[in-house]
Amino acid sequence: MNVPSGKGKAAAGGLAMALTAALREYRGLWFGWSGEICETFTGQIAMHKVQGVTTALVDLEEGDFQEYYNGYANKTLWPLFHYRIDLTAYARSFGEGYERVNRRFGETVAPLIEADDLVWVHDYHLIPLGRELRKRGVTSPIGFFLHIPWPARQLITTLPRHRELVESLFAYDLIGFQTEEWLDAFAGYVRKEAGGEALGDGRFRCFGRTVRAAAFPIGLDAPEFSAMAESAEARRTFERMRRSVSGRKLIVGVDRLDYSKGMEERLLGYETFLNHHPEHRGRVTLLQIAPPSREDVHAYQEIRGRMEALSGRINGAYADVDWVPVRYVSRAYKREELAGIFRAAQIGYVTPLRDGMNLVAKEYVAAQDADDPGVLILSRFAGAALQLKDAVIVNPFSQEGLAEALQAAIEMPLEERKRRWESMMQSVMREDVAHWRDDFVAALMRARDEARSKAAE
Ligand code: ADQ
Repeated sequence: MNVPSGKGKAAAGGLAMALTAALREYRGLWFGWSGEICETFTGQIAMHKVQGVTTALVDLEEGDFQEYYNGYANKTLWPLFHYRIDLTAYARSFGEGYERVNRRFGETVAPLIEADDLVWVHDYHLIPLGRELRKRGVTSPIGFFLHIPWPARQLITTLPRHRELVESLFAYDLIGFQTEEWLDAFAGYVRKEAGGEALGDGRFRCFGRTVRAAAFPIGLDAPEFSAMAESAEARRTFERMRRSVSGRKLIVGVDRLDYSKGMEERLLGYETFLNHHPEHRGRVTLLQIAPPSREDVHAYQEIRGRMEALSGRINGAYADVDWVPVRYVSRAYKREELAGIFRAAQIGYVTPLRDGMNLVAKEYVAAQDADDPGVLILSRFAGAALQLKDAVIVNPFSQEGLAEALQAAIEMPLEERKRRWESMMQSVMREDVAHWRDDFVAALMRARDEARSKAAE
């Protein structure tokens, strides 16, 4: 189950990509919000068959959209879980909207669930859904996966009803996080704030219930993405890119326009690089692709303005008659085109300030040419940094650090590029989306079997 990324628009998000790949393998039902608004919530389900997957979608009311989706999900939980309490909205009406919509989803979907079904709930929009399903008598195993970071205890406690939120997680049989780091932060809350205990073996006891929690790092459909980089469309885009940079080194950033992605810091690091290294002026181009997202939310309108101003400032300071240092593009591209762009770039520049995983980093690796791979610069604050250890790991808050990383990446000899890339590519291929899905489902089945044998004792 999950929620589309908004009002019926195609989702540029990694979550939608990963779930489509995962659902291709399983016969099952995908339940979620249709992305459409209705006058009054009726709970009427529209069933469709999309690429062999049955979807059951419901519309929400305008008030739900504002308080639940734009409100609690995107103005409260998203910034808070990305360590931005300065951008977090704590309005009580948002929390009420969140509870109401999760209750409505629970009422609507509970009758569709049969005793033997496995239920997999996705992401921060739906944390209390498991509890709502249990209230309505659902006894099936239910797992929850969080695609974004879990915040430090000192941050989540700023949320007025943090305890209720965490307690609702204990209605699940299994909780999945992207990395051990987010799992540790969750464990810290359970032990130090909620007075629970870690029983070992990934089990936690608190609020009178025991739940299993573990890290399941999400991956790509890696063979598919890598093959895509060899497709005719990717080759055309590759040629077009290479021609347009006329022998200059291409540095690429691709993100949804979101303040968590560290795009401003990235530009500032690049500006410092141009400032410290006049010899590279005119010899590099930074291409930043950033289609707007969540445009109804003020913070997202602001970052757009700041990015445009910043790229304009850098271009104003350094551009020449035949060279622009920053190309800032705000549209979405087809996956084949992106693969071609990644392959044409000598440097993948991925600098989130906080990110559950970050699939762009993995896509950059998967798209490279084995004989002449590019260099990945990766923020230590992306979940992906725990797997892609051979990236050039950076602290995106340090402009000098970013400038040094760019310099090191530009000068890196072929042998070292190959060595680093091979090790990263192995990880991307090994821990792909099928691995993620199978691991999670197997763990959920184990949790179900344990619960059954306990009940039989
Ligand atoms: P996102 O925050 O959306 O996902 P990410 O993992 O980077 O972030 O995925 C973005 C996806 O969108 C990538 O597949 C990328 O190629 C695509 N994309 C971005 N810009 C695009 C453009 N201009 N045109 C076309 N496609 C574009 C959330 C979490 C992440 C986590 C994923 C999956 O925030 O941390 O990795 O879910 O769990």
